[in-house]
Amino acid sequence: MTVESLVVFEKIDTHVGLLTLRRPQRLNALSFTAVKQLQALLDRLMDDIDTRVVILTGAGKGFCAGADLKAQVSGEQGAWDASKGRIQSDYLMQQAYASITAKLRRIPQPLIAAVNGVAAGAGFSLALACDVRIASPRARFNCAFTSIGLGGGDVGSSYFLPKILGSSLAAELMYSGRFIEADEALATGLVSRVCDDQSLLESAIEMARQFVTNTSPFGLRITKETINHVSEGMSLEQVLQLENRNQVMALQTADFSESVSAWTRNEKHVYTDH
Ligand code: T3D
Repeated sequence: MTVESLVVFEKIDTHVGLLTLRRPQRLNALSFTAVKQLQALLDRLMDDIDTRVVILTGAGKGFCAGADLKAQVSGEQGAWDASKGRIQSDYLMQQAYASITAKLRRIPQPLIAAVNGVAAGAGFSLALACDVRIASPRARFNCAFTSIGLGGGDVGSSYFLPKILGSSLAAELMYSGRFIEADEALATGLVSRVCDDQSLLESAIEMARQFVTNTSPFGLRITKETINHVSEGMSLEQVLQLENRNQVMALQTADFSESVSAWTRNEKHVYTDH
């Protein structure tokens, strides 16, 4: 039996990759199969340093409506692990959904979420786990967990939301499950840009290419590592130590010496990562 691809990875060009959640009829809700496919694709990206930046988006009119509730209630996908007890199986399932967030942060590529529509529940968490979010006017975000009897923090939302939005708005969203629409998302810094539907993906690609052109491959990787470490909570001294270590390593790369040399000739160096 062939399994439908619910998540597709394609190269836009040599260094920019596009991950598309592809189940538009369910607003790209994450079934167990989709979770497993996403896990596998992210595992591959872990070692794919030719791909320097990754864009995450959804097919159709939604970004991702969170866990596939229809698949759960209809029984079409059964338990995560039918050989286990209910609690054990549900815990494995939760760990699998949560592993997506961990993998999104762990892969070396900076992630740009091109949020083309609703991002609910785990779909909101996916967007939060990306480095940059840009949105179409149709984008809206909510902690849908709240509305179905779950806690308001899931798949990393309670980690990211206070950092991105501050504790008051984060708590309001987690307690209420209310939607934050594109204009409010822009005003509060949840997204860095709102573009019309037609130009959203093009804007994400343009931003990704800007990252590739303006920052060395090693620089991109160590910047993402730094963002990860700093967001875990570090003292100023620890941050300075980490930045110093990174810059001393970067100073030894050919991309550093060659770009400085190109600068003296008023030329632009093309980064190669050799
Ligand atoms: O439980 C666990 O597995 C633990 C993990 C939890 C993580 C979570 O993500 S929990 C949160 C799950 N998500 C939700 O609760 C959101 C449910 N969906 C909605 O509230 C609404 O659909 C939206 C607000 C997202 C969008 O509303 P709207 O009016 O724009 O679209 P719609 O008409 O409701 O949805 C379009 C179709 O997508 C519709 O199918 P139909 O009737 O056209 O055949 C709808 O049923 C389907 N759909 C939307 N969300 C989901 C879904 N199908 C499966 N799962 C969904 N989550």
